[in-house]
Amino acid sequence: MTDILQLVKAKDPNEREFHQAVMEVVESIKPVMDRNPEYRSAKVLERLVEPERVIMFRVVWMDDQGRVHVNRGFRVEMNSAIGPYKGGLRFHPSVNLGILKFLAFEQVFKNALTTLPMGGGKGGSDFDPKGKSDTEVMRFCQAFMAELFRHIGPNTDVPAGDIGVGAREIGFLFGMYKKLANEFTGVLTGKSLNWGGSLIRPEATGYGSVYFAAEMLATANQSLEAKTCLVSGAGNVAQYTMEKLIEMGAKPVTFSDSSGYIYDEKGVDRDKLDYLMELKNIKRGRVKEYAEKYPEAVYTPADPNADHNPLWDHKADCAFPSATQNEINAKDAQNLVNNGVQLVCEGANMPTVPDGIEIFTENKILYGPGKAANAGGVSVSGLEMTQNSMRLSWTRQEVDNRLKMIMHSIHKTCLEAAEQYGHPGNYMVGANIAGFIKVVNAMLDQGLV
Ligand code: NDP
Ligand code: 2IT
Repeated sequence: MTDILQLVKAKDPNEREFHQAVMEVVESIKPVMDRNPEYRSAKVLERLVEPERVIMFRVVWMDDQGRVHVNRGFRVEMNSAIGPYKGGLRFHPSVNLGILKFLAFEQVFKNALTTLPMGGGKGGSDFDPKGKSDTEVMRFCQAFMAELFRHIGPNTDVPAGDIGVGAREIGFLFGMYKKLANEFTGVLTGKSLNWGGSLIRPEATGYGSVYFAAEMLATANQSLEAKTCLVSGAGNVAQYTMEKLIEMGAKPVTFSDSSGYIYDEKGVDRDKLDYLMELKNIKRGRVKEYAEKYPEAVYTPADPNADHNPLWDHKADCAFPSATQNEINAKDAQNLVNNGVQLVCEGANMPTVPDGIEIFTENKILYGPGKAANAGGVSVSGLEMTQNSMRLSWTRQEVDNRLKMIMHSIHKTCLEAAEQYGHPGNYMVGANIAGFIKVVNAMLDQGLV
């Protein structure tokens, strides 16, 4: 089994995040491989770690001063065994092929867990939308789509948002796709409501993550009521995580961006969250400004040389990492445990390093891995695709009920698979096994393709 990891490392030695994602899955699915020798002879692991297709392209665009910029665009079409490639686009300077392969790999199993017919993919660019004007972002999105449009389609590959790609970017991308393909179709999800978007899609990842946390707590006869919660990030996922936490009677006390974090001991309430949402989504400001508006809150700038993140070093009951990968290292994980955290629910993709996950497992923390806990976003993307195909729109209530049902089902599936394969209560092992079996069986049915 380590053979597969060695193979992956030998082929692409620099793709650190991809190795990490593969290692986690490969370790979890050992008992499945042992019970199903046909998986080994069909080389399912070797096939799963090799993207079906990778598209990499040049994106040339001009800024407001007339200067020319060259970025790199990608789409990793990882696996289409159970449906069209589906997954977000990330615009962030750190984007490279290894990061997108890790995200696409995770997406394959996540999408399998949603119960909806979606394969896995991920794409993006090393373009940094931070500090760019709306017209610069529009020109970049148009240049990006000028190449991507020929590779995607509503039955082929359906991108959506991720870090740095929200409603504004999806609008510009969709406009250019429509112009080039000469068709109005559900080729992207996360669209605005009045031109094909779904109610609850903006909220879905955060809400879904909190629904998943509530399901985990219910297994210990507990609820989120009055729980103190650490949240990281201040983007789409973090904002709607806090919104649902407040609605369910919990108290979020932290959030962050890459420059630093806020600790608001009294808790972020509805009014403060409204302020934060306007600050981030409309003014595109920094979280630091929250402490200027609410002096009882403390702002701590990020220290790039620190060996841990002080955000995770506060007394709390629950933690919702919702910013980016590897944002909880082993020391952070130990601090969370020492400070009484009993639940960690991953809104972000792969936010905890492997040693950190081990610390959670050893300490019997309720640990919801990203591919299960944050699957609400792509689930409602799937529901957006359904509504687009039917040419109708469901009500807020209808979509929210379906989201709740899906998160309930994912939670149950993880627990059942974990139990069946000898790791009761281990959501990570359960998620990996359940996603893996569904995808692999579909691959075997479809032959050597
Ligand atoms: P946004 O771009 O809306 O927000 C990202 C937030 O995380 C920002 O506050 C950003 O700060 C911070 N952040 C990003 N990169 C870093 C970094 N390298 N170091 C520190 N902080 C960072 O993205 P989303 O909220 O959509 O995504 C957050 C996470 O959730 C990601 O892991 C994403 O893959 C995952 N996810 C998103 C889904 C969705 O539907 N959007 C669905 C499922 C998972 P700054 O502004 O300073 O960069
Ligand atoms: O990581 C993710 O699941 C997303 N960024 C959402 C993908 C989607 O297609 O909605």
